[in-house]
Amino acid sequence: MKYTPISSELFIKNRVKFTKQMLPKSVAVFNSNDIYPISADSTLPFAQHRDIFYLSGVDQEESILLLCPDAPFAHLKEILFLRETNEHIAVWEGEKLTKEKAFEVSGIKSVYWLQDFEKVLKEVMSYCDTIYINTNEHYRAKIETETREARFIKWWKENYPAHQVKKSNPILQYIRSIKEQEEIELLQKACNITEKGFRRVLGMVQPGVAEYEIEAEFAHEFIRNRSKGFAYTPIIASGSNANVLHYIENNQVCKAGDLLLLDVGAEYANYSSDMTRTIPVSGKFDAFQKKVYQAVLHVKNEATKMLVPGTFWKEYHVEVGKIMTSELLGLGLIDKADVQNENPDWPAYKKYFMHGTSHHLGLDTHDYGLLHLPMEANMVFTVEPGIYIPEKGFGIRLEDDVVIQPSGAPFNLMQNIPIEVEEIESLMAK
Ligand SMILES: [Mn+2]
Repeated sequence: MKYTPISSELFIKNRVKFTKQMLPKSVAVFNSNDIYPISADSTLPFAQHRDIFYLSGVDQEESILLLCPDAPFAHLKEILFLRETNEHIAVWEGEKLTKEKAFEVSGIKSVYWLQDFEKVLKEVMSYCDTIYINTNEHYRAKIETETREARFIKWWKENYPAHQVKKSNPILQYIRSIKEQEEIELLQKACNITEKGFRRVLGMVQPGVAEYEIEAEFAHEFIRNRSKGFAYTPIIASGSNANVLHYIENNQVCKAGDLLLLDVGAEYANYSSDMTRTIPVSGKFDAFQKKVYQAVLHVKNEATKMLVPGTFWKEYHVEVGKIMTSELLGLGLIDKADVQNENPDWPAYKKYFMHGTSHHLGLDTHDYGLLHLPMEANMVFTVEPGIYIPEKGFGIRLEDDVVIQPSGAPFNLMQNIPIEVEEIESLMAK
């Protein structure tokens, strides 16, 4: 890991929040992600499952966390199972967590090697009537591989058919959506690293530069600041590539007069930042580009004001749609008849702004959060309106990450990342 250690206090607090919501005489089990094979002995880089990380800070493969707050013995109330480490493994693969180190990271005293899992689980299960399993119910998830979590669920069902089952996911979706101060600091750090990358890029973008060269500048700046790299596949989209919402080829050359859409964020300690900026390849916006840019910025600023406790995500999107409609009317991109005749399920503004405005942000870029519940203080959201005009060969999106406050306007974690036209143009002129 490149990040500096996180205090185990955070993970202790997170476990308290989870176990408070468990039924009496129950156990919850959380598994690491697998290391995914490519072919031969090649693998993808390891990425930890966010739930076991959130509850323990353990950032290592083949780990299991077991929580059983009502266990009759203290050593069975919370347990980590880790892959056994030894000198041979230390030489070939580098340092893995020892039992002492695992305690330092997580605050969990009871640490076993993985080979003891079945035996210890058997004892714990004998004190429990209910097991919490960790299925993935994220509204955007689509999974084809069988995860370690899924294999465990299959195994558990066969071996413990008499226990009743409960879901961890709704508990996690809620508690993970409200961030602790330490988490907000980690998100701020990720945003600050993204800022460094963006400022570096402002100094090198010009006609003739390739999108992949810009991607490389971001990667360089991220990694030298202790980030593992991109929080999600970056979108470096010049000209009309910006109108392909998930353009990730990043293989074209930036042309004079084009706009360049950058949807790029650094990760830090597994926390995501999520930024979008749109800049002029030649260093200056033309008159129409500037008009559209100001419209998007206005919608972003107005939308941000609505991210306050009590707001409902669905109603918020309806309100943002109204602001966008008025901007598009002002730009002459839609007219009054378009609005009068619009389909309520696909309003007229969707022709130029077809995606959502905000999503939760945290350990996952599209983070957990129960969208039917009202917003609360310390939830973190992106705000990312856009206007995409294929017939003009450009698309503009602007995105910041904000923290909901107990009252008043949200705190903008990206307040130092240049966004005003004049600032962008003056930084590019240097
Ligand atoms: Mn986003």
